Amino acid sequence: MKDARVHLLATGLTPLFLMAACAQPTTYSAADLSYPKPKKVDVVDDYHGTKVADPYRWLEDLDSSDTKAWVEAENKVTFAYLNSIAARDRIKKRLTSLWDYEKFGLPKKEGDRYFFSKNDGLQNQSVIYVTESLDKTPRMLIDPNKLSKDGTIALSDYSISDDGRLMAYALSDGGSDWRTILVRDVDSGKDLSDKIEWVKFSFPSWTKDGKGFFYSRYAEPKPGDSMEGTNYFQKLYYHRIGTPQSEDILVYERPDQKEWGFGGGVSEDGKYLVISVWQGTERKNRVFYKELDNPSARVVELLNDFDAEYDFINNDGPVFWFKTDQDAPRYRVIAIDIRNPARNNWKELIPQSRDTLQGVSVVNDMFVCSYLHDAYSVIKIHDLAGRHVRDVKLPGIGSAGGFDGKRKEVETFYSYTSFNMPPTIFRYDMRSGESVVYKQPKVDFNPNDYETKQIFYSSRDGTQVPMFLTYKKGVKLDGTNPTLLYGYGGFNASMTPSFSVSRLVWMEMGGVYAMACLRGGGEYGKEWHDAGRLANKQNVFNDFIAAAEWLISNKYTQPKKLAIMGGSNGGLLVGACMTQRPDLFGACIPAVGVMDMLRFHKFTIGWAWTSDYGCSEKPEQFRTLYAYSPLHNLKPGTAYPPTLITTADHDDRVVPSHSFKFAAALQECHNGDSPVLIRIETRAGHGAGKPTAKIIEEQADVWAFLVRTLGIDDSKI
Ligand code: X99
Repeated sequence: MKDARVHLLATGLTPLFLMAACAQPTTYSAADLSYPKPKKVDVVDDYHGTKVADPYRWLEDLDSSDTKAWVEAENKVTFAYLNSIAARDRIKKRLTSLWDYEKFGLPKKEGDRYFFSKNDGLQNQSVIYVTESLDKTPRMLIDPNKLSKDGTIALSDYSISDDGRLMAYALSDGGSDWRTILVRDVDSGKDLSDKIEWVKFSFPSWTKDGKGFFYSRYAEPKPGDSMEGTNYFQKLYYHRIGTPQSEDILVYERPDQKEWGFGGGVSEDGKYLVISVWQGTERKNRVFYKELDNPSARVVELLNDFDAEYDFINNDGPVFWFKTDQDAPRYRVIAIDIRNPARNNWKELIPQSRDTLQGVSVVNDMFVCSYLHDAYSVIKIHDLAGRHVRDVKLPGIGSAGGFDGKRKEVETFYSYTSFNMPPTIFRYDMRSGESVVYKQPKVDFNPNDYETKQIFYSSRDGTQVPMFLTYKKGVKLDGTNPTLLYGYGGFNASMTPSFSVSRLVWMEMGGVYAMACLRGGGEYGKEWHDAGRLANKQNVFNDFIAAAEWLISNKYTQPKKLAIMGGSNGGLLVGACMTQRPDLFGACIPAVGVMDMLRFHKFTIGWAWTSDYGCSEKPEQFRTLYAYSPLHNLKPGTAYPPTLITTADHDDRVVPSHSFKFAAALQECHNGDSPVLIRIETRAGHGAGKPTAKIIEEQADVWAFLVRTLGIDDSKI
């Protein structure tokens, strides 16, 4: 999980359970910890002849009173410990003051209007504005902070009709992946009557006439099942503005294929509905299309093999352009003429290069191609025949994103960020090739105080793995620096440089930050991803362990001063590494992790991850999963490193029961004085849409935990 938490506030509201635990002595030590002793049930599963006990199975029932009581008891222990750390309040103050800067989102233009998000600094949720001209004072269009007292209703995304008059926007409640789509009239600032429910993993796409949009949804879950039940049988609909959802037109469904999902997008010329058919998180898709100006047109199965990834970029009439890894593990751009779609008629426009092609858009009749070169951005512009025109000059080793626009427009916006540069928005002129700063955030720090470098280290099998290191200048390589090693390692996701206020606070405290670009990620394309998934998953853990060993042997740190952190698939990474090498780390922070590798597919969208993990129902894959599943590799009597597991009650991406069961088993197996705690956030989910106030609270807790457990000199804070 990348740190997508940029926007944020201190409301002063303290959850009840927290207040109850506030009055703790400052001398509180780990030895005072007394964990709940949860009941154990006699559940044993037989996986292809191997018997596996699951004594904390009851913690999977999130609504039961037993689970609720356990959560409350765990939080009590955790917050008593965290509140006893004197540095916590100072850390929170520093985080809050650094966080308080204006943050702008990339402007989007529709019709004659620009739309963008802005956060004053500490607002829980960013506000959407509209303006006719970027020089004029913008008008507030929607303020999600008004939708709930504690900022837990988030506007997750929005889509504007072509004429700029209507905005379809999606709300997420309490951190859930579920979306409700509403429609706002841009002129009046008022909502229309439209309300679309049970949308997940879908983005509304307007027809050019602005009369309605396509979206995908699931069936309404059974009562009590919305946070845990599996998501199958997505269906693609058309919603006409002014009509109830019950009258929405079903465009495509596949009752014979429960795993298929449908992403419907209207082409820029308005002529086609292009449907990307996905099957879980597998990086392969089918592509169907439907002609929109022909009322009797059927859905045509253009690419129907699931043989590779095909991302529709744009089209020139019947010639469709795709970014694909077909015959090109680092991606290329091809053209397919839908009048003659046979493979031998496909044309290559931009061949694969040494760098990995991440994204392509078309602006001013040119391809804007975003590449990763050793995990940092390089932007190249090509003409429509594929000829290289020029590169976009970037300030340094960082990450650039955006470059949206229209074929006939000459301007595009992009954001650029690096470890010491907050996301800065540039306006780029496609004709002159000039970038001009449009919004530059002002953060209270001196970027020149920090240093970043990229090193390459050898993993166990000799593979060279890149790692970014960033820290305050003047760090002494004497093996004593508190060091935080972060990784993800999966799902083709790339770890690229970015700015983060919380990381800055870590470095201000003298911390070294290391981000390893592990196999399983997308930094070097399909082969890099494949080398870290399914039967190769152990490579990811080996890469992370080798990163830790490199930091130690190069005198940055030592095991007692080294923390590892990761979220989601990265929570699994931390869980697997701490069970494999409990001796190597001074603290472990597995956040919203997948910890039970035998049962993840039974909840919400978990089944979708079998493309990276495999599934315990297959004998071969069971053996692989059982060998590293964090829950199943805890050994009784082991002294585990200090551990702070974090999760949230509304996480319906990775259900919190993974972390619950892991925490209960860890506390049972642990034989030592170091704290092994779980922090369970309320009214929050997997991370997206989390209000600023909650992010700051959580981050202050994590840093306080590391200050205490790594023995950081807190006079620096
Ligand atoms: C997902 O599970 C993504 C879920 N998801 C889709 C979307 O499958 O958000 C999808 C299809 C179409 C539109 C939007 C979506 N992901 C994303 C994995 C990692 C990811 C995830 O969250 F692939 F990057 N995991 C949690 C994997 C293990 C832990």
